[in-house]
Amino acid sequence: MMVSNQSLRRLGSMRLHMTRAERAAVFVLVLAVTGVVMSFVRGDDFAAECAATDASLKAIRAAILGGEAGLGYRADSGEIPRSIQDLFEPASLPAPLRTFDPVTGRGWRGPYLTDGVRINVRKAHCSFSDVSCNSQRFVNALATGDMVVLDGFRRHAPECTNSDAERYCINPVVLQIPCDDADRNGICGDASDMWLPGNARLVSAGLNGILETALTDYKATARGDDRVLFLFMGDPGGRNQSCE
Ligand SMILES: [Ca+2]
Ligand SMILES: [Ca+2]
Repeated sequence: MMVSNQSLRRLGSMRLHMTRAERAAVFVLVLAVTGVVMSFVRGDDFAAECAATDASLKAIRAAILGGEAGLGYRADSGEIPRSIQDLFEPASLPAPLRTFDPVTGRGWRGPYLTDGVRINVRKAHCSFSDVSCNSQRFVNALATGDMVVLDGFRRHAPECTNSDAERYCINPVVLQIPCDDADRNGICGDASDMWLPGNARLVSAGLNGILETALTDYKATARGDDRVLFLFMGDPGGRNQSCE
């Protein structure tokens, strides 16, 4: 049987179309795989992790100010803690307050939280512990061995799989007590600085693991993806990014 040139051209054209269709299918497949990989890198569970973090911040606030579980740290000791660690250990309290006195109704009745871990600061971003990392974000000298509560973010960044860089994959929640930064060096705690406990807030470094909320900014207007919960007031600096 003779096959005309026209038929051959049609056949060739069909093969070309098939090839294009196959290419399109492969392209879609690559896009899908890339999407899966990207969502894995980004943290596909962001909404859930973000909501868990917000719940954790609220639980810590209840441990400080009181809630369904009890009166809380402030009612027992007369003031707010200086750090999350103070909710686990009474060491920073004056000696008479380190045990509960049923007569006065004052004194330590902690620990006020149960889900603490001892941190190795090398496993958190330097913004948590190192003044030379970024003085504008330096917070209360978090040290290795301190009891902390980790936020809900489980970072899936590539460096999290590298043991050398695991330090970027743990996010402790911090209690920030801003100050009137009299000498304007971005660091609270200098002799001329005045602590502002009324502006205290709990801060999670968010998905990127970097603490971006400036300690000396009482409004916390610049916070990046950090999640901020003020203890005593609504949010004067705006609002956190959406968890969705
Ligand atoms: Ca200062
Ligand atoms: Ca951040």
